[in-house]
Amino acid sequence: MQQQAIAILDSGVGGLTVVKEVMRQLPKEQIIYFGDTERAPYGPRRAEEVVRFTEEIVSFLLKFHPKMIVIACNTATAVAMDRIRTMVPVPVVGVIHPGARAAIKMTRSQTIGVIGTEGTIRSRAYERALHELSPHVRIVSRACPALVPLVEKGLYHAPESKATVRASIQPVLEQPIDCLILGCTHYPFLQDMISEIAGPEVSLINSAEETAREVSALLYHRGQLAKTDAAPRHRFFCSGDEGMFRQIAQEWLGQPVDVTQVAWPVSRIV
Ligand code: I24
Ligand code: DGL
Repeated sequence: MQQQAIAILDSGVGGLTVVKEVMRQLPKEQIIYFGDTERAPYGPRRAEEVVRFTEEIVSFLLKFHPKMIVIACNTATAVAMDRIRTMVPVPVVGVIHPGARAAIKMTRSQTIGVIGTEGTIRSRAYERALHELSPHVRIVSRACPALVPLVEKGLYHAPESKATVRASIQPVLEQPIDCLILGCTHYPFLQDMISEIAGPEVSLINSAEETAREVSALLYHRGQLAKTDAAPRHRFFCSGDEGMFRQIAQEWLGQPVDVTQVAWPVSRIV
């Protein structure tokens, strides 16, 4: 029988951070990725809209009969994961619970910071995930809408970005947190800058790494790790411009990528 792939989705290119980690930790696994670049960013959108988009993408990915669905977008995980779980016959992994688990293990002060998009923070999904694991932990969360545009402009190492990053995270740092969850695909690019601002007492949690570990553990326990020795043929789909996606993906992953633009699920007049 043909080996089944891992399906990974995101609002755009940010989920490629999870793809890179999965490729590193599980080099035999085939990945099918969908990035909704035409409708990104999801962060500022209404929850119902993000739920609908995520459902459409999952329906598309299910045609490839994946063994698992990974929602690599924090905003989509926050508002749509529970619903998607009831909809599909395979395990669904999001980016919120792996990060939450890592934070609970790490914190000594029992005070955890969370930063993310407006949609993620508004949903309170991190609060729910953290309190499920540890009911008494204190959580300080804040939406940082200025940070995704900064990364997408490639300014994650630019000195002039530091003031914006500082202003965004300052209110969280005023509380006695000892770990900070980077609750958005783009924030790991700002890790060095955030770390400089937050100081050495604050550990930063990168959800992409934690999520790849979760994928790995789940496949291992289910006896579903890829057995082939042949190099897997990954496939990438996007709803927006194919050339732009290819350029970013190839630069980030350091290898040629097979990208196809799909006209659907972008809404059309019929
Ligand atoms: N990084 C991100 N998004 C972009 C970008 C970027 N453009 C340059 N870099 N654009 O996310 C988003 C909007 N596009 C998406 C594609 O279709 C058209 C609209 C973070 C990167 C996630 C891997 C800078 C850049 C890069 C390569 C790697 C990393 C990076 F070009 F930050
Ligand atoms: N992928 C999104 C997230 O992790 C960030 C970009 C967007 O707003 O679409 O929340």
